[in-house]
Amino acid sequence: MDKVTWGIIIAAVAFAVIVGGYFILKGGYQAPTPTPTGPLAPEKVAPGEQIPSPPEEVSLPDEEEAIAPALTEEQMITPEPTPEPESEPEPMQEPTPEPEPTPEPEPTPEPLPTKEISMTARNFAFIPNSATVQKGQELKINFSISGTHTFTIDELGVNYSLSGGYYGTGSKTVSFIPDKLGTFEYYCAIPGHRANGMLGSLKVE
Ligand SMILES: [Cu+2]
Repeated sequence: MDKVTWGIIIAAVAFAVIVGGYFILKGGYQAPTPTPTGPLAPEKVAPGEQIPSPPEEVSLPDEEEAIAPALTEEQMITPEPTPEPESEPEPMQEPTPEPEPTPEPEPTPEPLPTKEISMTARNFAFIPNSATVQKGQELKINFSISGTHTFTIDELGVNYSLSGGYYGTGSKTVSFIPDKLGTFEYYCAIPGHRANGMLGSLKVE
């Protein structure tokens, strides 16, 4: 009977070792992966009783898988910042408004067209004896001259000699730009001519 009892005990121990080794192998290979999360000591103590632990391990990979798709979604959102290159064309639009400042030189229209008139200078009168011009406008006077005279405006610094030539007749064109507003007298500076009525008035407006 002893031999049989020993045999049963040996057989039972061998069976336990085989079964335990089986579970150790099954749980031992899977253990490395879950170790980071659950460093539970009981795994080594009861290899056969750890069977329920594997389902917990399965849940962990599910969480990782759940995190992975979330990352992909984030990656789907990240591509949005790519449109930045589209903002680059903006500097191209800035140079275009530059042409606007160029039209600023509008003061150019100020140059008024030259005013041209005809006038006779003779003893002892200017005909006509009045004229009008705008300030800053060039006044051009085409003289028909009889005798020797001058066309003088003291306030405007105007003083031209008018000579009818040896035979007493001639022509001359003079021009000036009044730089003052007002009414000024033009006259002949030859002694006695102004006193005899050789004068007129120029209105600068
Ligand atoms: Cu005169």
